[in-house]
Amino acid sequence: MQLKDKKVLVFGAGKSGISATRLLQKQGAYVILFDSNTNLNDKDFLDKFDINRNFRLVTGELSEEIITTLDLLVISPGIAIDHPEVLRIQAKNIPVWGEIELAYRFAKGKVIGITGTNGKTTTTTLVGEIMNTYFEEVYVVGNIGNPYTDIAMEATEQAVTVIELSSFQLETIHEFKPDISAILNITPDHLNRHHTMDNYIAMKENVAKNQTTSELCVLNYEDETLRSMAKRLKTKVLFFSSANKLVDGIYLEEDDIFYSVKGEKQLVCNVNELRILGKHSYENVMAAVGIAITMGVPMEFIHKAITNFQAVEHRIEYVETINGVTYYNDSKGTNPDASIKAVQAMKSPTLVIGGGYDKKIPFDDWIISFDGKVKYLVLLGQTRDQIAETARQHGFNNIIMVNSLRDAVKVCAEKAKAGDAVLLSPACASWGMFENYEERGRLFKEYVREML
Ligand code: UMA
Repeated sequence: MQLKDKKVLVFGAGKSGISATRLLQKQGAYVILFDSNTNLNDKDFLDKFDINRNFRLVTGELSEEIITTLDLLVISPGIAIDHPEVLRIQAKNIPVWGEIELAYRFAKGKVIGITGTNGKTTTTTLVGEIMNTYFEEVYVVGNIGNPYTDIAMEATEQAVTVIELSSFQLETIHEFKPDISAILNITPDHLNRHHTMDNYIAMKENVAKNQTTSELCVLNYEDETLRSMAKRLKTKVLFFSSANKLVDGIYLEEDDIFYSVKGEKQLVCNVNELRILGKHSYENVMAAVGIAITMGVPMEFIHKAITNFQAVEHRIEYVETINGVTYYNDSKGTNPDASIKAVQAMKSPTLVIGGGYDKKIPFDDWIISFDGKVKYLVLLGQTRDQIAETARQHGFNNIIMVNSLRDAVKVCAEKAKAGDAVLLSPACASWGMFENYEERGRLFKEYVREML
C-alpha cells in the first residue's frame, strides 16, 4: 500500500505507536495517534516527532467522523484485535496491520523472527551477538524493547534483522515472512488476551504462516505441540532437542551439543564452556546455533559468541549476596513455566517472591515444581490469593502475604538463613503494580542493594 497522503490511525501511544507514527510521517501519511488514556496531551509528544506535520493526537474515544475517513489502522502490540474500537474500525473494511507488518513492508535484507513462550529475549539477544561477529549490518528489535519500525527504513539489502516476536505482535501480521523463524516452546501464557490455548498456539504458528520451502523454521523437538505443528508447516524445519539424538538437527548428548546432518555429527560446544545455566538455556543456545548455521555463520564464530554470552538482565540475574543469602532477579518470569525454570535452576533452599497481574493461567505446575526446595512463598499483587489457595491445595503452607515489593524483600531478608537464595520470579506479569517487568526487576535490585 502506498502510504503517501493516506490517513492512518495508530492505536496505542507507547513505544510501538510512537515509532510507527515516525515511520508513517516519513512516508508522507497523515497520522492520528489514538490512545485510551485521556491524561495524554500533545506536549507529551513534542520531542518525539515533527508534531506540526501530518499529526494529531486523539485520546479517550474515537468519533465516527474520524473512523469513516481512515485508510489504515496500525495497532500496537498491547491492543487486542477484539478491542471494541478495533472492531468498530474493522467493520468498515479498513485494513488492520500490527506495527511488525508495517515495518516489514519497508525493511530490506534478511529477517529472523523468534517466538515462543519463554527464552525469546535470551535467544534473540544471543542470535544478535552471533550475527554481529560475522555480518556488518545487524539489528535486534521487536518485543525485546526496540520497535521494528525504528529501523525498518534504514535496513539495507545487506542487513540481518533479528526480531523477538510476541503472540501479541503475531496477531496482526499479513505478509510478514521471515527467512528463518524459530518457535522455542509453547506453554500457557496470555490466555486473558487469546482466550484459548488453541488461539495462543495459532498466534505463535503465525510466525511461519507465509514461509515456503525456500525458508526455514527452527523448532523444539521436545515440545509435543511443536512436533505436531511441524507436520502442518509448509516451510523446511530444523529441530533441536535436549533429550533425543537427532539424525538431522542440533541436540544435547550428556554435556555436549552436536549439530548433525544425515547422522554425521559435529561438536558445537561442551555446555560447561557456556556461562548460562540450566537445560532451558541450552535449548536457547541450540535454537540460536540452528539459526546461525542456516545463516552461513562459520562454527568458530558461533562457538566464540555462545561461550562469551552471559545471562540477560531480569532473567535469573544474580544481584548480591548479603549475610550469606543470594538474591536473584527473575522479573522476566512472567508466567508459570518461566518461573518453574527459575526454581529448577536454584541450587539451594529458596524463598520465592511471586504474584502480579492476572493472565488467567493456573499455578498448579509452578507450585508442584517447588518440590521441597522452596522454604517460603512471599506473595503480592492481584493474583496473590489465587496462588495462595493453589499452594495450600498442594500442601504448601509457608505463605506470607505482603502489599509491596519493598515489603517482600524485607520479609525475605528476615526469614532467610545464610546459604539460602531469594528469588524474585513472580509467574505473573507486572502490569497494575509496575510499568513493566524491567521496572519491577530494577526496583527489586534497588531494594536488595539498600541492605548493603
Ligand atoms: N493502550 C490503549 N488501550 C488499550 C491498551 C493500551 O490506549 O486497550 C495504550 C496505553 O495507554 C499506552 C499504549 O497503548 O499508551 C501502550 O502500548 P503497548 O501496550 O503496545 O506498549 P508499547 O510501549 O508500544 O510496547 C510494546 C510491547 N508491549 C506489549 O506487548 C504489552 C513491548 O513488549 C515491546 O517491547 C514494545 O512494544 C516494542 O516493540 C513488552 C511486553 O510486556 C516488553 N510484552 C509482552 C511479553 O513479553 O510478555 C507480550
